[in-house]
Amino acid sequence: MAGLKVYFAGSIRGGRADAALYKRIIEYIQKTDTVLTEHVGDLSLSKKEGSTPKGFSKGEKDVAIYLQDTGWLSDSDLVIAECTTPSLGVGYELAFAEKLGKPVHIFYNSTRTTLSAMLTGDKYFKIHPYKAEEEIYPAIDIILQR
Ligand code: 6IA
Repeated sequence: MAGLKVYFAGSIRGGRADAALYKRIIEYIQKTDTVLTEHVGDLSLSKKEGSTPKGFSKGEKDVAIYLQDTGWLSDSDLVIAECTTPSLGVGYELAFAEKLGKPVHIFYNSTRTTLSAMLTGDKYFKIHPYKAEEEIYPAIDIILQR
């Protein structure tokens, strides 16, 4: 655990179809750098994301998540997002990171989805379409300056 602090963004309530892919990408980044958002690749985390912890209402829990994640975004060196499964939360995080001036790299599988024009149309974002998962890892090596 060292090097850059990476905020990895991937869908949670938007759907967990790509959770195993997020886990592999997170583990790849962790070979040399720190991922602040390891839970995004937690395979036991379902779309419903488990029960509300004792003593918290659902609203309070969501406030805590929002404050923690926006704090981590501020603390991060860069953002890497996997956007094949659309997620409102990830879209919000990407715009938030742009406002903070953090470098933002967006990966998506172009054989499975067409990305929102609000992402592809924003020249600030560095967009990485891929057709096969193996293409992701060399691109991450370049991003992390390995
Ligand atoms: O709208 P979505 O839920 O798909 O948004 C996903 C994005 O929001 C991810 O990139 C996360 O950074 C963030 N996010 C959404 N839910 C959570 C969360 N839930 N915890 C942390 N970040 C979240 C609670 C999980 C916990 C019980 C392990």
